[in-house]
Amino acid sequence: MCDTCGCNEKEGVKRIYRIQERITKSNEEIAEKNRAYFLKNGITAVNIISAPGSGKTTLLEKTIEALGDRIKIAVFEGDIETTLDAERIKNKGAFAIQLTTGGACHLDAQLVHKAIHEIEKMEEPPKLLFIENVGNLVCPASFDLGETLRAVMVSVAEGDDKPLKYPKAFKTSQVFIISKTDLLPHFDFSIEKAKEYALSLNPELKVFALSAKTGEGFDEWIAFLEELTSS
Ligand SMILES: Nc1nc2c(ncn2[C@@H]2O[C@H](COP(=O)(O)OP(=O)(O)OP(=O)(O)O)[C@@H](O)[C@H]2O)c(=O)[nH]1
Ligand SMILES: [Mg+2]
Repeated sequence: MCDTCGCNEKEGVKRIYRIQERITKSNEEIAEKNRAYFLKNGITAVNIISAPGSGKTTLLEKTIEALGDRIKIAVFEGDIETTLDAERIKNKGAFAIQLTTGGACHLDAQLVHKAIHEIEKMEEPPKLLFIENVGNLVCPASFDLGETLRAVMVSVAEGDDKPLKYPKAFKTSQVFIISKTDLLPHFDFSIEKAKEYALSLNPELKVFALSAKTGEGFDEWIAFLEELTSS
């Protein structure tokens, strides 16, 4: 019992853990359904996680420009509010659905499941599905969406220490994208250090350093996506 206000702190903490367990379990069950759907329909689903403004939508715009005429691409756009990002994607000619969380700082498997019902209406399912998560390096890391692959992105303007400060996003991803490399002359960001920190958490990470503005490093990213969707 707390001396200050009389609350039962231990019981409160236990209750929070029980609620968290229930949320996680129900998310995992739906994520497995999403994963099974992607597998059955030959869809490679890439969940992109980063802080706000790291360049997720810009990366997707450029990726659609480079690949859209060869590979059918769809995008689920996660945001707290607005349909701005989905409109940007549609302007590039790809199928896009905006998922607004109405305040939640991450997408969850249920929201993605609802959007799957929309892609079921497409004449031909996409081969490559990008899921742009809500801009946030913390909460999205804890929610499996049933994706095939998770990519975490950090821009040069954010600092090379981010892998160490937000480890879960790096431990649960298979790809690490360092974006906005055209800004390297203006920031004290070391690509080597960022890579070293990320790989110390997860040695399996595949690392890309690229600029959507200049196109530097983009060929490797596109080749990777082609390989990923070729089987
Ligand atoms: N210099 C430079 N700027 C970039 C690059 N990529 C994106 N930007 C800029 O960064 C800003 C944010 O880009 P977005 O693509 O909207 O970022 P986001 O991660 O989708 O943002 P949220 O969806 O709000 O989390 C925009 O002003 C882009 O023009 C890049 O490679 N170099
Ligand atoms: Mg965006």
